[in-house]
Amino acid sequence: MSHDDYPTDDPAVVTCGLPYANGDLHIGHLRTYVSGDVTSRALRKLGQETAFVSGSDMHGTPVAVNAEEEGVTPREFALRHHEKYEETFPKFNVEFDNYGHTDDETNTELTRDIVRTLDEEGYVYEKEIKVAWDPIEDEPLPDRYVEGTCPYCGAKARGDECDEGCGRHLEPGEIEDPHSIRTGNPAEYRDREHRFFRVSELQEYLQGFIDRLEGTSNARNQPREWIEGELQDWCITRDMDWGIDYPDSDASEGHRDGDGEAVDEDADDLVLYVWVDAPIEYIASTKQYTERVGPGEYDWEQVWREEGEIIHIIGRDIIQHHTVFWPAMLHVAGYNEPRAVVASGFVNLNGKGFSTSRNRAVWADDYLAEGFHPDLVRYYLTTTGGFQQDVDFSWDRFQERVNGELVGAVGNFAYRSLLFAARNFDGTPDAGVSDEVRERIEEAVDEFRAAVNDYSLKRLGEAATALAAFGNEYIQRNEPWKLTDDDPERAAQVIRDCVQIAKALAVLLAPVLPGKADELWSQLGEDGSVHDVAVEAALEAPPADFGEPSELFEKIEDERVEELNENLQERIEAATADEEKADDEDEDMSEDIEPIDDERIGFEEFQDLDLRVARIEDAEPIEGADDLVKLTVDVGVEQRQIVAGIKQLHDLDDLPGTKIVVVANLEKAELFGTESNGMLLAAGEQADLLTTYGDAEPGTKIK
Ligand code: B3M
Ligand code: ZN
Repeated sequence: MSHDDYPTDDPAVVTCGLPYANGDLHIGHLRTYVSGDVTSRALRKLGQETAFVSGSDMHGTPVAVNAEEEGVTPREFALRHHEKYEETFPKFNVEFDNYGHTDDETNTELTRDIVRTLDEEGYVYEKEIKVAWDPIEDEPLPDRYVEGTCPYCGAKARGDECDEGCGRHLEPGEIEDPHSIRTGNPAEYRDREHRFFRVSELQEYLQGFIDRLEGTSNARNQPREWIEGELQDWCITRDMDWGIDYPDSDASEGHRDGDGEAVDEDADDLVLYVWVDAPIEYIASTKQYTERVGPGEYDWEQVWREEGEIIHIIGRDIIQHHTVFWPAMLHVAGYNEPRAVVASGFVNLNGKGFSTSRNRAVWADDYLAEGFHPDLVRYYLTTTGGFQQDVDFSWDRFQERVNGELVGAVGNFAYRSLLFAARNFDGTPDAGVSDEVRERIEEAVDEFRAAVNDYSLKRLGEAATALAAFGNEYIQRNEPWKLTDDDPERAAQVIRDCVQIAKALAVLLAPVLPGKADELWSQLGEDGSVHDVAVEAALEAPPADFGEPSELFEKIEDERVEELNENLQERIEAATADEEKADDEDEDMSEDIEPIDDERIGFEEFQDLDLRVARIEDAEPIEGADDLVKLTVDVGVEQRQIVAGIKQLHDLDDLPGTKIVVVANLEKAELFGTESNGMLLAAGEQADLLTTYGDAEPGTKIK
């Protein structure tokens, strides 16, 4: 089944993964929320009826552990962070139609209702399992209360996820060598009754679902392995107080255990696993929106239970939850399935992961305190790399993008065009738009549409900046300043075109730069907000009169960047010094650095490697292989085919044109039936591709 292009006749809902209400937001977190906001605004521009919702994730051990450390109740702790998030998002122009939280009544009721349905449908059973227990404290150690070794990949892992290794969700009892994170005591395993959801029976459904799913390719490819392998049932309860109580349903006496025997023990002391009630907040939050605006305006039941377009924007570490457990729950409970899961890469800071405990982060509050406009970081986060790629943040790169594309291309074009128009024509000259310019704007609008349908925010942003670059070239080529005296009619024509391009820019940039686009809109003398018009407005005539504009963007000076870098560095160093004494409770995704090999090699041995610069010409996935990509690369003397395991880690569309480094004299190999003639070099778990700093041509030898 393939989906209709946007805009469709059905309402859409765009959701963002819920932030755990347990810490401060940094710009790494913001990537998901900005991307969701851009997506929902862009859909609306196409005329798609859209709601944009999310909420804070209040339950689970991520909140309980931190609250306990601070000595306050989880509810108090989570609410405080929730309120802070609610305040922060609009400061980045992230405007949810509804932002709720998982501990409110709507979500609690809906969650219990859905779980009851799963139960009544025969998809829940009770089973005795082994759970981690601190024998000295005599307390259960669910999820993040326990750490140990991942049974799948051997990495250090948390109780419910292998967060630093293979990324798998771990079931209770799976983690090896468990110990309590609170006391450090080695944990033992105790038998406890828990409830399980029969995900294993939904294999066929999930296979179909994943075939229908749109979004980023990582969200379709990664789950195949789990869905097509041995699907395990999912433990949906935990030994904890904080969370939504397992619902006492009529079915509670009728529970059957794994062997079909009736179980009468009630589930009073169990709460639902946080990953049960968290995604349900997507529905609850939509419901709250309807309750506020009325079903005539937006109907949550239509989108979730009848026909609707459900689009989830998440980080790539939670793909499994959104493509296996969540659609399984929705399916059994009689809800619609997601149309798209859009999973983004992470944001790194100067090439390394953010680390909240090491204060290696650009905090959302600090960014705002620097006085930077929120749209600048929105632009950076959405257009620096493809959705699936990790994006590196540095103040230098920030300066480069702002000064180059926003100040240089967009701002410069808009300012010089509108200033010229205001001074010479008091606004829009009385002339028609030329064919050349009309066609160029139409092309940008088409690209905008295609980008939305492709879930590509980078393309979306580039559709507009490319139009601005065209505008600058157009004004330069036609030199209206030389025409005002000799050929005023021609001057009017050129400026008329430029004003139209400026209007198109306001419309096309509105999703990515909501504040700045609105400023440009009012500089054009337009009434109301650019967010209320559809994309077609790009070609409609601007008002006849407007006054002199002001500059939209301000250049960031080198001294400013130096200062920002120094401050950041000082902060990181101070925090690292503190940290060295304390326990490492790090939540970051930076990799442990391996020690350098003691054994030295001779220079001749190094020379045996024929390393060359190459350029990727084409990148195609290899059918049936989860990670492999077939690359056609130019190595100067010839084109070669190389197979690389980077499918999950890079957006294939972004690869052509990228320069890489290859081992050119490696023996040929066959991978998945495909010949690989050489090997590309890449760093670390994320396969960060090695490239060249200057202009070395393909074929250049590396020595
Ligand atoms: N609260 C945050 C995370 O694991 C988690 C997301 C829930 S989305 C339903 O990234
Ligand atoms: Zn693992």
